[in-house]
Amino acid sequence: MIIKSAEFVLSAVRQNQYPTEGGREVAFVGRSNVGKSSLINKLLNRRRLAHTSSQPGKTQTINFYHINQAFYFVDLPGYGYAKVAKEQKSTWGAMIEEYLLKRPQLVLVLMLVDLRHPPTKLDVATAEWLLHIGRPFVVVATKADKLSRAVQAKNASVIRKELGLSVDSLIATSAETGYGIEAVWERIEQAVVEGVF
Ligand SMILES: Nc1nc2c(ncn2[C@@H]2O[C@H](COP(=O)(O)OP(=O)(O)OP(=O)(O)O)[C@@H](O)[C@H]2O)c(=O)[nH]1
Ligand SMILES: [Mg+2]
Repeated sequence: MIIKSAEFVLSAVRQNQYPTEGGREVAFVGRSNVGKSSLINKLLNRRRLAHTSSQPGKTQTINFYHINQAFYFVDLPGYGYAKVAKEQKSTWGAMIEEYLLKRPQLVLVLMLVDLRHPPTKLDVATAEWLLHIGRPFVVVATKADKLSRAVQAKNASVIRKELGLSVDSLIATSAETGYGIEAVWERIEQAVVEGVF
């Protein structure tokens, strides 16, 4: 896809703050620090549109980015960050759940996991929950550049098995090298342009 424009529109913490028009939405979900904001930047070829950090917990609101004035990328706060106070954790959970459950414009969820590690309990729970609520999702395994091809393949099969995925529901990527970015775009285009989920 040719990116003619990509702009930050707004940050929301509840439903009545979401944009009221502007097209379909693709959301980025996953544990803190897995690389959601970095993937958004790489997909859009913008270095600093979505804020990234080596400290987990950088994204704390639901951030909407309007692409080509036609559809949105939605960057969600990460889950499972141990240092966040318990109370705040449940607010975050509720905020993310509300969006994922109730947003009619949401056509595809990209669920990110770290290719270097087996899925966490929260990753497994999230995949099960997405399946349960019937949200179409694709798993994107990040940070492939940190592994050899052989280890990438081995880890991808562990992740697939533990999340109960078919072969084409996992895409290995690197926000450093751009590996896998085309394949992610293909899925996004199917969802936002063709309406095939
Ligand atoms: N080597 C490598 N590092 C990556 C990749 N993706 C992200 N990172 C690094 O991982 C760290 C976290 O990335 P973010 O994009 O901020 O992660 P996030 O999922 O948005 O995190 P929260 O906003 O805290 O939920 C940063 O230091 C990134 O540079 C990747 O594909 N390869
Ligand atoms: Mg982030």
